Amino acid sequence: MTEQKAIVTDAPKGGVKYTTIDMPEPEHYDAKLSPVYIGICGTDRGEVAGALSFTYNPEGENFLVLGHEALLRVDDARDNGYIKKGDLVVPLVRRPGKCINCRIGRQDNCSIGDPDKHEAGITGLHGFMRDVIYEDIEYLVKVEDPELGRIAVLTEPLKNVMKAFEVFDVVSKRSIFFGDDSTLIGKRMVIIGSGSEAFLYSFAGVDRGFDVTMVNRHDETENKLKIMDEFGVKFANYLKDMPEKIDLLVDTSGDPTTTFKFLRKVNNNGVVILFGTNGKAPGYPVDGEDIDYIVERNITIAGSVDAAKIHYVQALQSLSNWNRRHPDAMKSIITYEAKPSETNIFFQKPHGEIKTVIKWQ
Ligand code: DN4
Ligand code: BGC
Ligand code: ZN
Ligand code: ZN
Repeated sequence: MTEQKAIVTDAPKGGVKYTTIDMPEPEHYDAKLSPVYIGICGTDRGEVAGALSFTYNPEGENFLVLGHEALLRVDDARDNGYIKKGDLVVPLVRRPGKCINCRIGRQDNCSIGDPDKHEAGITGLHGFMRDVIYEDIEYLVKVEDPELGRIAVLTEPLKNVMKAFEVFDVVSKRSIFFGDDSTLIGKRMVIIGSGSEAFLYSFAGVDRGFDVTMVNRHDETENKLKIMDEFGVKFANYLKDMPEKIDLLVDTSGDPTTTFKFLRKVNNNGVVILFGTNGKAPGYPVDGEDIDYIVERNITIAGSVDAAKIHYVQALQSLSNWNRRHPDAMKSIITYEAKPSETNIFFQKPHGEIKTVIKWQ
């Protein structure tokens, strides 16, 4: 057994503790790692609040180590052609089960909700908020760009956005989505919410040529508006100013009332990506007019969760590009750096939060 410090919960009940745990050292391992930075998001907060009924501890254990948004340092690795001691890597969250999609490395599209499919720090597999981690090399993605520094911790949340754009690319092909100039330039993308995932969606949308607006039901902080401005992203408080004529709508709020309010502004052949989840959001009565609106306009509504290894690689490439073009804005996305002992960040968003990270060492 090796004693180490870790941040743990008891899934799905919740709670959070920075404590000492005992974990056996495996006889053989591919790579031994330690965390450098770990991001926290709505999923971690949902787990700690006991609001995510789908989460569970590893089999036979009474706790779950939290943390799925990790930037790790390689402390030791068996001989291999990919990583070595000192490299920075990002671990995959989801591990495959036995279905056809899991078997081809697309566990993000698991066909059956496979009981063998686990998510580190979320379902049945310990996460990365602990001093020592052992991993198979196939579940690690190397950070190649030395300029990225702690920004590489955004790889995990950004990989979800890369996968969602893959979904968009597939479903938007049912008709011609491009403009007369065969590009997406000027097509209108609206993102509901202005948290970390919304920011990453907005930058990825700008890269593709969209005219991007983020919306929320309140005004936004100066820091957030400044970052949006640098990337050419607009912001609207929709209680004062409701965007119209939307081509691509992305919801990060998980609130059906808000989603439907915006859905009724989506153009013919428009695409709606549902991404935010909030099991506690109040219901919205869908009526016949809502259904007519969607059907008569050939609107596609697609859910998107998690991502595959290729999307982690794409995320790292985008982070490098953005960091080269907008280094100050990228630095300001990490709005708070906490110590592992500051477990109050799991209960309360620091004011003006975009991304809160824990600096482990
Ligand atoms: P977050 O930072 O809590 O972002 C949620 C955003 O939605 C915040 O800006 C909220 O504003 C805003 N919001 C809430 N209610 C409304 C509303 N009625 N109208 C407009 N805006 C609203 O969380 P995040 O950015 O980390 O993640 C976004 C969502 O995606 C969460 O629900 C996650 O569970 C989900 N998620 C899904 C995947 C996946 O599918 C991966 C990661 C996260 P305010 O309340 O803060 O002002 O793979
Ligand atoms: C993670 C995804 C995961 C999802 C589960 C998100 O926070 O980024 O990888 O599939 O939570 O709900
Ligand atoms: Zn997360
Ligand atoms: Zn599966």
